[in-house]
Amino acid sequence: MAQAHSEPTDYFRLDDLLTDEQRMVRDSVREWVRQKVKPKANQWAQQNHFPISLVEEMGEMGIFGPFLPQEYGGTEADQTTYGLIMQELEAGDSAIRSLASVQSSLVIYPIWKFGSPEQRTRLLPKLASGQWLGAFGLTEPNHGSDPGSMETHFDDKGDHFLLNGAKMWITNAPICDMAIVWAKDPQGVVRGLIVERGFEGFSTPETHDKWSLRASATGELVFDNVKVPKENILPDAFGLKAPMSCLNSARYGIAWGAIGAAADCYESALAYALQRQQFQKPIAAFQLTQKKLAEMLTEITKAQLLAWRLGSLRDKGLDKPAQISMAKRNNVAMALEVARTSRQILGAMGITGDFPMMRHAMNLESVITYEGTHDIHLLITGMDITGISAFK
Ligand code: TGC
Ligand code: FAD
Repeated sequence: MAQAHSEPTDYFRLDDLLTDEQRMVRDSVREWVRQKVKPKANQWAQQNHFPISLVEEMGEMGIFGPFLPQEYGGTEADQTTYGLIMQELEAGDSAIRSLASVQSSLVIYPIWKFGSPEQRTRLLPKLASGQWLGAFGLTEPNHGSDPGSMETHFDDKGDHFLLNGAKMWITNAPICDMAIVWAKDPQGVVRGLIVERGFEGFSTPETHDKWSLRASATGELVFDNVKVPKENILPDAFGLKAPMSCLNSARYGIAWGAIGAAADCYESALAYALQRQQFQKPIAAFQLTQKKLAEMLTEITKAQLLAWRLGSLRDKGLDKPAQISMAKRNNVAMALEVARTSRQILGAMGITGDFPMMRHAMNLESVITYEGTHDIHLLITGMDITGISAFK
């Protein structure tokens, strides 16, 4: 039988650019995903099941907020390590990477960056260990790409804030212990509030009937005269740039995560093409199959180099949001294309749950929409190039 290259998706020896520590973390998450996620991912998606039992295990492995200082339960990992973790999780399923993105970049990160010392000490260790799960509420029923027009707001009632409004399409909402909620203060300034499960008037209905990210719990955050203690406001977050800076971290993670999904599809397609015979030959022997494989590997390799370079820039504080937009946009679109092309290589077998392509493709339809849509990221790049906003 024909043989595949031994490192099918490390064509440009990216491994050589990684430190021993980065490789060690990557390999341990890869092994965990191989054992705990891949064998069950199809079943969870088919049954619309969120594998909550994995949360504490992921916390023990240091997957949540790896960039945090040790005093708060982190490992002070660099940005490339964070990206590699996301890559390996998404090779399992985008829902597992989503869970980790939200917990790390959208919940832990704002508390670390904008929280009070009391908020950090009280919440970060619980979130890093997976004892508590968080959600991030920015999108609303009437405001997705344009979060600056949000309607959710709070009044100052002297000894507490009174919060009203609703957030929609929120990852982890139905199962979260707390949520970082972005809402306007009486002066119309966007602020971040920590809303905890059990606060009266706070509910989190689940969103059903999804064809994408079926192993992720998505829902709403509804605030009906919720009394929020004053000590639950993030003291250092003012304006839309605060939630946007959290999105920089999450979008960066997605740029890596998408590579994992693409690699999982490509490797499955390559293995299949080498063993599936038609016309007395492996289908890998046909030029059209080779074209598909060669083009997919080229695009995966370009995406890897983009993500790796972005991680290096972030470690030096030299990255800019428009670069993150370019990487998120390119890499997610690449992964979606690879999922579809890989699926075609398998013919009919590609539509079954025995192979990961359809699941990844369906998941990636959410990934190309959330954290800023494909077109919004293009406009962010366009604005950076020209200095002219084409949004409004
Ligand atoms: P604009 O006037 O451009 O900006 C308002 C203020 O925000 C600042 N800013 C940023 N700061 C840091 N990083 C960024 N990436 C930033 N983008 C904007 C900006 O400098 C300004 O600051 P200041 O001091 O001047 O006030 O805003 P705009 O109203 O024109 O809107 C444009 C914008 C950027 C909001 C839009 O382009 C955009 O990105 N829309 C997409 C919204 C989005 O990504 N939502 C994601 C929701 S969370 C989610 O999807 C989680 S899914 C999680 C999972 O399951 O993995
Ligand atoms: P809209 O903003 O209504 O956009 C619809 C279409 O119009 C898109 O194609 C868009 O590109 C286009 N469009 C909009 N404005 C412009 C413009 N100026 N120029 C050109 N085209 C434009 N949000 C959170 O806050 N927290 C979460 O945890 C979260 N998790 C999610 C999980 C899932 C599974 C999904 C699907 C979404 C999640 N989201 C979350 C919401 C997500 O961020 C939004 O869906 C996304 O920002 C787009 O908003 P929208 O769906 O309202 O689309």
